[in-house]
Amino acid sequence: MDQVLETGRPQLKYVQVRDYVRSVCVGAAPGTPAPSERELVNRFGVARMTVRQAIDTLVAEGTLERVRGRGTFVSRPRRRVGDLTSFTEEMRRRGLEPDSETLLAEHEAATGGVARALGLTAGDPVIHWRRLRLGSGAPVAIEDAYLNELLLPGFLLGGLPTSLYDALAARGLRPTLAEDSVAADVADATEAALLDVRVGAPVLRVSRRGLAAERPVVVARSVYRADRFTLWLHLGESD
Ligand code: 16G
Repeated sequence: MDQVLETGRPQLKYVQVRDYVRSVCVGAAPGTPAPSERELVNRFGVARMTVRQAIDTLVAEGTLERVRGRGTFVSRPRRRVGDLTSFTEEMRRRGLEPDSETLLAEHEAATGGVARALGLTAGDPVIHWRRLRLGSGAPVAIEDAYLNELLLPGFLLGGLPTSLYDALAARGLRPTLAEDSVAADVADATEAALLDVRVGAPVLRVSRRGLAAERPVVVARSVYRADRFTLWLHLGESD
């Protein structure tokens, strides 16, 4: 029988399987075999397709990895200290096709927090670029990027790039240093509509200040669907 959540909505079977496998695998040594399809089919009394869907999600988020001809295993952390990946790179790493829809791209006058984070004075010109970010067609995040326009004259002329970090790299301004903050929250009505979740669904709010050659270039505020995005951090010395 489907487990019923507090909201009264039955929980999808694949979500139950996914959460079970995740709980078994998170914290397990990299290379540990994931529970087999057969074991999961028996344990949950679900179709093989449902089990595959659950495993696919865990592979996509980076918890598990498939090794051809051998099976599915707990992933090795692939992120090293110093990795400062773009959304495009993050999605490809998870085996998803990155895509974006621009919701807004305009000149604005910097205010409060954005001005401070970019080392500007209130009223200085910034570029505000808001995108819905998708992985293989499904909404993953809403991202508001604020760029120091003094460093990026003409950025909005001649079409927007596919990848912000590639466009910054082309100008020698790809961030090499970043400060991130992550907070748990719930989606408001606008976010819920864009992310295709219910109002109040869990989200991660990630703010990033990106610096190139010690100069702040971009401040991005992103809202990620908590069920579609796991943040991986690899701390300490790099190998
Ligand atoms: C990452 C960054 C974001 C940046 C984006 C550029 C976070 C947590 N991460 O998502 O700040 O704007 O990459 O991605 O903020 P792009 O190069 O694919 O446009």
